[in-house]
Amino acid sequence: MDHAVQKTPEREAFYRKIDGENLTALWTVMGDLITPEPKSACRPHLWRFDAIRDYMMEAGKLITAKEAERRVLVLENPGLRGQSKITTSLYAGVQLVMPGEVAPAHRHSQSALRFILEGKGAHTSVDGERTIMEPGDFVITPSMKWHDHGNQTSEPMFWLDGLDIPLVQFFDASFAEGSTEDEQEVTRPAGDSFARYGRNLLPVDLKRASQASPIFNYPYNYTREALEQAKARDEWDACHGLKLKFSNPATGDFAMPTIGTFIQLLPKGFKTARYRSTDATVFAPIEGGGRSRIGEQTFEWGPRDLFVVPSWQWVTHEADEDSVLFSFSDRPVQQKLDLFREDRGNA
Ligand code: GTQ
Repeated sequence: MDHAVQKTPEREAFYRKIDGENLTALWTVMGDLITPEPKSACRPHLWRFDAIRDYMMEAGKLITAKEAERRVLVLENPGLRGQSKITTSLYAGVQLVMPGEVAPAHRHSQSALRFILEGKGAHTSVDGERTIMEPGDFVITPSMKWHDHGNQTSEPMFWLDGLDIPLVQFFDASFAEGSTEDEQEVTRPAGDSFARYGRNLLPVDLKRASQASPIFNYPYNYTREALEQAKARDEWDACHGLKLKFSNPATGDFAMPTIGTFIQLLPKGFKTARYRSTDATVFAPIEGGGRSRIGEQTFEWGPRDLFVVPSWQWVTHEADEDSVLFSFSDRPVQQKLDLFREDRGNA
């Protein structure tokens, strides 16, 4: 699998001849195709929120959310420049909606998540329901659901966008359409999806076409409370501290079929054991501070900084204070395809 085949003039001539017929000899490319371990162009990287914030405020003067459709700065992995990818399979960006602005209604095959970084009280509407967002809230926009964002507060609102754009691109399965209305009609009262599905009760004959969660805002106050209660019980995992996955109450699976999302508490002074997995992961600390060692590099982080861990690179985290980290990856896809692997070192 890992051996290089000898070059001879006859072989080289043969390769050139078949090249014109759109043919390639497998034995010349096999080693790059089937690698003994994941070999990714994706690199570890950290973006400081303060720097992104300054550029976004500048962008706020250059273009409106309406003209841009979405005023977003894309987080491009340094190993994957020009492809709008933060990992090989996922996209990430930071979106700004200024006071009084609307990011107009559209829908697309791509699934999206928002993780709110700064600002309180702007809204997003998904599939006829409006939700107000605040820092730490995790909001989903399932595939082909209409969505628009608006900010009726007096402060700019920033959030992290995570989408499965590269996955959909890989499958050549992208459909999108805009609306004639900037904002979709609100057809359900605020809190409707949470009232229906967020209380451990489901309609007895529930049948849903979508694999995405029927709840589209997972508010931070509930998330934080769940972490705090577990903290009181000292339930630490050597590799993860305390890590939970956001789940679809109708199935128990991840909140979205293509993107897995997690929230993690690392108590003050905790240093994780080394861990690696095949799902390259984007991290967004929302509270606390510390550092993560990814491969051979160490990255210091604080609230709202954003960093990426490539597939199969060893990672350890260290928290200087009680720290909460949101993260997302393509784990649901890899698990469904029997591809997901993890390695806990010896922990
Ligand atoms: O808010 O709908 O960062 O459609 C990229 C594409 C955000 C959105 C992005 C999108 C959106």
